[in-house]
Amino acid sequence: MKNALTTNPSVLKWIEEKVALTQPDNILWIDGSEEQLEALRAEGCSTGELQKLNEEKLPGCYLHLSALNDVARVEGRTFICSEKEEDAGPTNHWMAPDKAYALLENIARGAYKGRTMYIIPYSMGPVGSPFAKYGIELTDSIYVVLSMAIMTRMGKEVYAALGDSNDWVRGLHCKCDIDEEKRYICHFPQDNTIISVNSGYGGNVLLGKKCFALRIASNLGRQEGWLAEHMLILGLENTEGKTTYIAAAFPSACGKTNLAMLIPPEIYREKGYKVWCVGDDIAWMRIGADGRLWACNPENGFFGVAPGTNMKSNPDALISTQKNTIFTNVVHNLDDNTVWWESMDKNPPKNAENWKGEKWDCTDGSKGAHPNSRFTAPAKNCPCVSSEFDSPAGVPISAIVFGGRRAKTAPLVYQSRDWNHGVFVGSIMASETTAAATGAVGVVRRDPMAMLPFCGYHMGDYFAHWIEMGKKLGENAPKIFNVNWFRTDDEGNFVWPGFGDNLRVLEWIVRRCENNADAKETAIGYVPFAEDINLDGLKDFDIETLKTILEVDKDLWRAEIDGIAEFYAKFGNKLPATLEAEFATLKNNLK
Ligand code: GTP
Ligand code: SPV
Ligand code: MN
Repeated sequence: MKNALTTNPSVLKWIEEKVALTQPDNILWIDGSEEQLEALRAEGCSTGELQKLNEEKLPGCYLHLSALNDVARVEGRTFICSEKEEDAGPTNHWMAPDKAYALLENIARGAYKGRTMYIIPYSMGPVGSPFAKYGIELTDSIYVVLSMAIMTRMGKEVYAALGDSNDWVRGLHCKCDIDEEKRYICHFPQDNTIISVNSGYGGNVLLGKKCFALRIASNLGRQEGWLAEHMLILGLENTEGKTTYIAAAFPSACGKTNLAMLIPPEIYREKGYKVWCVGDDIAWMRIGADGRLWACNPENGFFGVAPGTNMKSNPDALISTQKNTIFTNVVHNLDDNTVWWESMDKNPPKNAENWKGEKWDCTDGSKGAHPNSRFTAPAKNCPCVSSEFDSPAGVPISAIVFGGRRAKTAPLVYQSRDWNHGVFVGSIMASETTAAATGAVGVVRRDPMAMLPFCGYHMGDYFAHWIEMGKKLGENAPKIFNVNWFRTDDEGNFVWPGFGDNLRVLEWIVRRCENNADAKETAIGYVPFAEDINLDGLKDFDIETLKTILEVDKDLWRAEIDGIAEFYAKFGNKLPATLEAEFATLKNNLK
C-alpha cells in the first residue's frame, strides 16, 4: 500500500480489505507526530467538528459538540458476537458472528466515500511493556484520531513493537449518519475484532477503551490468566513515605476519577499523606514473579465526567483539563471562548451556548452541559500522576475495593472475610444507573464488579476466573472491600461528605491490610468500629452520624435476597458453587 508505515502482512491485508469495503477518497497513516496532529486539529476546526478555545486561558484545547442523539454508551446496541451464544452469557447481547459481519459490512460498504480513512496504530499499556497489547483503529473521524492521541500511546512506534506479529486488535469505526437505528458496537472475541458504526461518542468509538481494554481484554485475560477490570488505581502515600496501591471498581459515573485524584483533608496533608493517580478507569492485573497481583493502567489519558468537577471536588482533574484537552458537550462561554459546566463554579456564563449549540444563560433552569459531558485530558497533565504511571511492571495491589451508588443498604465500608467472599461481594454489587449510558437514570441494578456492560464473555465464567485467580494468589491475594459514598438521609442529601474525605475510609482500608485496625464482624462482613474512622477536622459531621452509615440493617439486607437469587438464577450451572455457598452463608447470617 502507498505510504504504508508498516510491512506487517496481517495489518496490510486487513487494511486492504477494509479499504475495499469502505471506499475512502483518501487514506492517512497516522504516525503520531505533533505536526500531523496539528494539521488534523486545523482541519477539524475548518469543518466545524472542533472549535478552538481561548489559547491563553486553555492552550491547545478544543470543544466538540456531538449529535444530539449520540451522547452516551448504548448498552442495548452493544453486542458480543462469539461463535456460541452461551459464551456471551445472559448479561450480554449476542449476535451470531456471520449475521453481525453481514449486517455491519452492509452498513460500512462505501461508508468512507468522500471521506478520509485514518489508520491509527495504538498501544494499550506502555509500548514494549509486558502488559502492552496493540491495536489498529480505522476511523473517518478526526475527533476520534485526536482523542485516541490523548487516551492511548499512539504512533508509529507501535508498528515497530508489533513487528510482523498477527497479535493485534482490529478496530473499524464508521460514523455513517449517526443513525440510532443503525448504531451497533460489535465485538468478535474469536477474531480480536471490534466494529462500531453510526456513533461518534467516546465509549462507543474510542475503541481502545471499553471495547478493547475491557470487552476484548477480559476474554484475553481469561485465556491467559489475568484480569481486565473497570477499576481506578491509586497509590496512597503515608507519613513515612510508604505507598500502598489500591484498585477500585465503581460503575460508570460513580466516583473513580474523583477517588483516583483525591486531595487528602488538611489534617492528613499536614502529616504528609498524598494520593498518586495511576489510573482512573481501567486496570489490567497480572500475577507477578513475586506472586503478588500487579496492576497497570492501559490508558494514557482521562475521559472524565465534566459536571461536578471543580476546584473543591477534584482540583487535579480540573487542572488536568487546562491544556491540550478536548471538551465534549459542555457549555461554550462566548465572552472569553472558554468552557463551563454545572457546578464548575457559581458563575454560569451569561453569553453562552449550551451543549446543543443553542443560546443559553441558565435562567430557564435547563442544564447547559450534558450530564454525561466529558473532558479528554492527557494523564501527564495531572499534578498527582504517579511516578509509576509508565512503569512496565505496574504497581503491586494491596486492596481491591468495590463500590456503588446506593441510597440505602450498603454501609460506608465493609471488608470481606476472604478472597472468595470478596468475589461474592463484587458479584452482588448493585448501583443506581447514571447518564454514562442511555436509558433511565437512578434505577438500582446489579452491576457485578462494575463490569455488567463491559465483561466480554459469560459472567458465570468470569466469576469462576476471579475465584481461580484467588487460588493462584493464595496468601498474596489483596484484601477485598466494599464502599458506598452515596448513602442519603430522609431528605435525600448525601450523608457522607465524600471526595477528599474518602481518604478517612482508605486509611482504615490500608490499616486493615497491615493488620493494624480492628473490625466488627457482621452478617455481611467486617465493618469498622466508628471510633476507628478518623473524623478529625471534619466540620458538621459527628460520630453518631457516622454510626448511621456504618450500620448494617438486616431488614434491608433481607430485602436484597430475592434480587440476588433472581440475578444468580440467570447463570444456571455456570454459577460457581463457591458463590452459591457464600450466598447460603449470607442468608443464614441474616436469619
Ligand atoms: P466513568 O468515567 O463514567 O467511569 O465515571 P467515574 O466512576 O470516574 O466517576 P467520576 O469520578 O467522574 O464521578 C461521577 C460523579 O460522581 C460526579 O458528578 C462526581 O461529582 C460524583 N462523585 C464522585 N465522588 C463522589 C463522592 O465521594 N461523593 C459524592 N456525593 N459524589 C461523588
Ligand atoms: C464509562 O461510561 O464507564 C466511561 C465513559 O468511562 S465511556 O468511555 O463512554 O465508557
Ligand atoms: Mn468508566
